[in-house]
Amino acid sequence: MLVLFSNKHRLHTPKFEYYDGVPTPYPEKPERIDAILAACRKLGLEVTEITEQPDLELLKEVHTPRYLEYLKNKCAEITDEQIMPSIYIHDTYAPLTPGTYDAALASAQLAVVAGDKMLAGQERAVYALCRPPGHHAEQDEMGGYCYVNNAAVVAEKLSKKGKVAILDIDFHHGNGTQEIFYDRDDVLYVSVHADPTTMFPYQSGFVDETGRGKGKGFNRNFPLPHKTTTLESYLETLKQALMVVSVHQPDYFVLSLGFDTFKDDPIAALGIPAEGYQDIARMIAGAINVPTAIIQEGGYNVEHFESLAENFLKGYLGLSG
Ligand code: Q9C
Ligand code: ZN
Repeated sequence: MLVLFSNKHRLHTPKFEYYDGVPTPYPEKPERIDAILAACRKLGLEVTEITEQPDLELLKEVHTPRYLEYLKNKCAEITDEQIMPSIYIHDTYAPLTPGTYDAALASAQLAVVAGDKMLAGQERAVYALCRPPGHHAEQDEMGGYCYVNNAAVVAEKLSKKGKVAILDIDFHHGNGTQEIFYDRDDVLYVSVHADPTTMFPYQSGFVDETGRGKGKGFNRNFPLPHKTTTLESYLETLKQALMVVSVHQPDYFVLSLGFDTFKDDPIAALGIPAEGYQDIARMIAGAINVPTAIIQEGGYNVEHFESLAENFLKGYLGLSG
């Protein structure tokens, strides 16, 4: 497995978001990536720093030009953090700082390089340590700590060479990824997440959202009850989701990976103990055997992050312990 990271994510460090009208400390911190890197190094994985920025033409295949312009210009014009819903900003969980545009582009470049490596056929799996995360970013809208949809960028790129399936196991439904591929039959989107009735993103992630037009049947949501999900019931649902992916017979696989299903996550939590990520990863690696991009999404328990990543990687790579 090859691991990709960038140091440019440090350009994006909002201090707070607004929750219910109240400024709340921003949980999507740079230390999250440091912790995953520590786990990768501990396991002896090959870690590569990426310093270049992406070709904007690639990003324009998943986002509208006017949206990318807005993101760039706003960041250039502000001198301090700004939290302000607008036509391009879905909620008060996507603060803009002067460095947000550059950080979001650097994050997307990890997905681009992951795609290049997969197409070069050298790697079974590439783990892109994306920050900021991406799955809430729609074609024309940022939100939920996300600005550029990294998973969509790599899926779009791979879709030119074969059939793609995306499995999203972040705690939150990936409304952005769903929206971007909703009309398409060449990129399947499957998500396992907390029931959006009471959890972000609230308006999407329900079972009846199955795609539109020729995309009908190529979008599948598996919402889980927030309070009562256990590792056992989670794995049962994950198995069903993986079955949907297998039936699609993808040539390429994208895993949107969030650690916010961890039982002690400060903003989310879905009953998964740290060692549970070994079972989750083992089940995924056992079910899907095509070139894979693992794209980091959420997860906010920084103290436990190294252990969550270590458990996931051990399960995925079939290492003991
Ligand atoms: N302060 C991702 O996991 N809700 N985004 C915040 C609590 C927004 C999560 C409310 C959650 C966004 C990538
Ligand atoms: Zn999340």
